[in-house]
Amino acid sequence: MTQTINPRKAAIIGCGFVGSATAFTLMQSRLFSELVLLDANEAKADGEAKDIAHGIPFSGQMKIYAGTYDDIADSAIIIITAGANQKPGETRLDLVHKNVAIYKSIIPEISKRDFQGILLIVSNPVDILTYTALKLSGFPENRVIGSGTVLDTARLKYALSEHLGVDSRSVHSFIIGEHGDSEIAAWSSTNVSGIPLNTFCEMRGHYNHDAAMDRIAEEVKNSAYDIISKKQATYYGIAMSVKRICECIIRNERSILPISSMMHGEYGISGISLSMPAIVGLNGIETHVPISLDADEAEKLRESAETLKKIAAELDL
Ligand code: 6V0
Repeated sequence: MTQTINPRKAAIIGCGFVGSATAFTLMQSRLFSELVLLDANEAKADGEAKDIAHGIPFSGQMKIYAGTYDDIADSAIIIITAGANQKPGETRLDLVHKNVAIYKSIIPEISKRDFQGILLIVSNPVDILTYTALKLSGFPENRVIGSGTVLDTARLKYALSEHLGVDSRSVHSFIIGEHGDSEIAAWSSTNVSGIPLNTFCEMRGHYNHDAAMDRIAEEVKNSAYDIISKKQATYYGIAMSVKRICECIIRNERSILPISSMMHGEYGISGISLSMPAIVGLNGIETHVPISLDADEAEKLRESAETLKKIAAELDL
């Protein structure tokens, strides 16, 4: 019998910094009426569920509890944040072997229960783990989404909004490629409410475009390293990013988000998961939106894909 879906139920596997911040954010969002937390450390999941549940009287009625794989099989979305995080000095790609092994224990538990909802991959390296989850689950590609560069794109919009003194929601720009060191800021398509970036910069008294863009792209790329060196982990920004992706799915918003998903020839890239803008709705990924890139951006995107493909080729999936 095919598993049913409860459209107002979500689950989070992994209740560390990222999983618990995500649970707290989702509780306040009121998107779901049931949220199940699961962690290899059952006491941690139970403690987080109870702590967060005590905020419900200030937010709105729902259930939050620690559960098992049987409890989460009918979720609309399963968010996976389980796995090692970066230690100071580590790159995201350094985590690959530890976290692929963890995914080998998690994904079969989900697929054998005939899960029909959306798998949202957050653990790092997120592009490799999205690819891993796809291969291990055998789920259709539209139902396996990596949070990708949704967070990096938010960081970029925030940095640009500070630079330009304008609402970050009026800034339209994407970080694409790997969520990691080879990511690319797609400057050639960046605009502020339809005004090309350089024109808007000049309106705000900034003329040294190349230096400013290089500085901002580096700051965005290195922000996780900076934060981890100061507080061991990053979690609030990713929690808001996950909430945004969940909103698009549950409300069938069809927003365009730079999530990580399988490439099929776009910009000459295929056979790997990485981030590019896509329409996201109730069925997960509806379609990619191949934004225009200049030759340099397209070349860097292909290099980013090659970096990821080399790692994926070494995995035994
Ligand atoms: P953390 O605080 O160490 O939490 C990880 C949790 O996973 C722990 O509670 C573990 O007990 C649990 N866990 C480990 N193995 C299993 C398992 N087999 N089943 C269930 N639970 C398990 O790490 P943190 O929360 O800081 O980070 C989690 C992951 O998110 C890491 O891989 C980070 O690198 C990644 N991030 C991804 C981001 C993104 O933009 N995609 C952003 C920030 C962090």
